[in-house]
Amino acid sequence: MLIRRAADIRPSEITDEKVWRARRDFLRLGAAGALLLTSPARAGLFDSTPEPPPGRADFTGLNTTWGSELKANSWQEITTYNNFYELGTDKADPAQNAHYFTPQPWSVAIEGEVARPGRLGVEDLIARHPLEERIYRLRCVEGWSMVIPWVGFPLADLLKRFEPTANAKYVEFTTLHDPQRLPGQQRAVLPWPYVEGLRMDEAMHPLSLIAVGLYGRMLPAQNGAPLRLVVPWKYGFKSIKSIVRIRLTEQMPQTTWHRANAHEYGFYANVNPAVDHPRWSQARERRIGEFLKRDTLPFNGYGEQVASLYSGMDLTQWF
Ligand SMILES: Nc1nc2c(c(=O)[nH]1)N[C@H]1C(S)=C(S)[C@@H](COP(=O)(O)O)O[C@H]1N2
Ligand SMILES: [Mo]
Repeated sequence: MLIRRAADIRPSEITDEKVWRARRDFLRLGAAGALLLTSPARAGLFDSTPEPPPGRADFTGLNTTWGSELKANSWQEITTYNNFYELGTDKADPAQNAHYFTPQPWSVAIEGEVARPGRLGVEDLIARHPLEERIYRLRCVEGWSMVIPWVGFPLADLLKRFEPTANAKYVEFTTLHDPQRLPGQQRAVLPWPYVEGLRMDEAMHPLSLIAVGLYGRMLPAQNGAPLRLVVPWKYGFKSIKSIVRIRLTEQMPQTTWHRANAHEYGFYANVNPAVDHPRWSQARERRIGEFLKRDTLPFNGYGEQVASLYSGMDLTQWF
């Protein structure tokens, strides 16, 4: 064989080192290795560093008030595997399209059944509410889960400030509607803007959180900057991102997923291993970064705190 100089070798002939390593590992590990290689962690999409990128934290001196015994997923996992259809429908899309979305300036309107409706800038909102770290499990309706160290404050503290009236039975949340900054809204994959809702007692529960950060950093666009809801005992789709309006109502809100497919997505959406999604079982889940599935816990493991909210309700009917 002729020895060619480097300049004569076409790029297509060079085996990229990563590909070569993957092939070698594949050969060495056999069938089990093949399965491992197809998992995102193995494909090099995630690194397992549990740390945010180097540099100064945006929020410091936080008290961890819930869930400190849980081992959090890495910054990399939490910020590159997302559901945020406004930034694309594949799990990797929101991180890749994050640059379209500038989450400032930003304010949130609080309206409807409140004595003092108004609008708060996000800086004000952060300044007025003592922030805590809450390490919560997040269980997606699709069957995966993560553990995320949020920075935020109880939703109840925000709602009380606007003085809910006696007619307030539900809370409706709405995401920004701006097809330029959220280009996924240029396609009708869902009825836009994204809307979610809670019953008043769920919204006032101390576990319901308004998150403004994670791992001590401001929320990245893909995780719902600059503020999003987190309701840890419900499927992830209830935890609406990039909120611009909170409206207290007497009627149950028309939520996006319920409008899109009422048969598959109920209003309550409490994590429940005993009630299957019409197209798949909800009994088990895959924690991102882990190989074996684990059992899904009733109310995602928060039953002790929240089960009493639903006493007397048939959770098969009110799924
Ligand atoms: N506005 C909006 N909020 C949203 C979504 C969305 O597509 N748009 N996806 C939901 C779903 S299905 C999940 S599982 C969580 C994911 O949150 P994370 O990407 O921070 O893990 O966000 C929820 N909030
Ligand atoms: Mo989800």
